Amino acid sequence: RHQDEMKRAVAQAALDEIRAQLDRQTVLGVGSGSTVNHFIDLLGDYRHYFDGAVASSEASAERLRRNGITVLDLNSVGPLPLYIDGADEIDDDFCMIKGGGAALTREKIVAACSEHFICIADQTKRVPQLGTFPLPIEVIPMARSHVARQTVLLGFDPVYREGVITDNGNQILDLHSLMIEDPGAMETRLNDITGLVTNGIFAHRGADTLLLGTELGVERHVR
Ligand code: DER
Repeated sequence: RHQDEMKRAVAQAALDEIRAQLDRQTVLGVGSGSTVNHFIDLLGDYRHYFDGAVASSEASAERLRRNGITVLDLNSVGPLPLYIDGADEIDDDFCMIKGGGAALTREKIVAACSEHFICIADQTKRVPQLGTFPLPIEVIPMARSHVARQTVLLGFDPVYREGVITDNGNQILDLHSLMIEDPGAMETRLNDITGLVTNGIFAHRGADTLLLGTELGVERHVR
């Protein structure tokens, strides 16, 4: 419950942060997860002040629609001014591990199309170094064992996330047992593995603003 209050507080802070930038043409990029869900529910009251949203998962798209918000196809809108999303971990350089909710591919796509990435997270996500949270990767099903073997060579312990199929029809491996000392280098290395669609390291395109929920309130950090 306490953590949930912090999630709600940072969702409100994100709305306060963006409200003045909204106009009737604005299209927002909206991520996935329980923190973003609070943001979506608050956003519903402002749906007449912006055009619509591009969602990073079917689940978020559904929730946006339930809040009366128009969901737009990324291919029919240009670059987005803002992307609001959570994280599983975020470090001092605003590099993140994402993918706990298996939405990492579309999250990375919408983040890549967005000018400003606002990360909303509770204090449990703030880490000095990425890697305590197992790193999610999205893999093409036929390549799952090949990719797993390649990640073992890098020092990871890959675990198949049984029973999960992503919005793109792919599977998830969670990579355990390796702290990530150089997120940018590891992101590049993982991008090189054939059959690995997306890795959950967001270093090349990290967050620009972090709204962090703490016991003492919301901290605002700008990169
Ligand atoms: O899967 C994701 O990347 C989500 O953004 C996740 O990292 C945050 O989920 P939470 O807000 O439910 O902790």
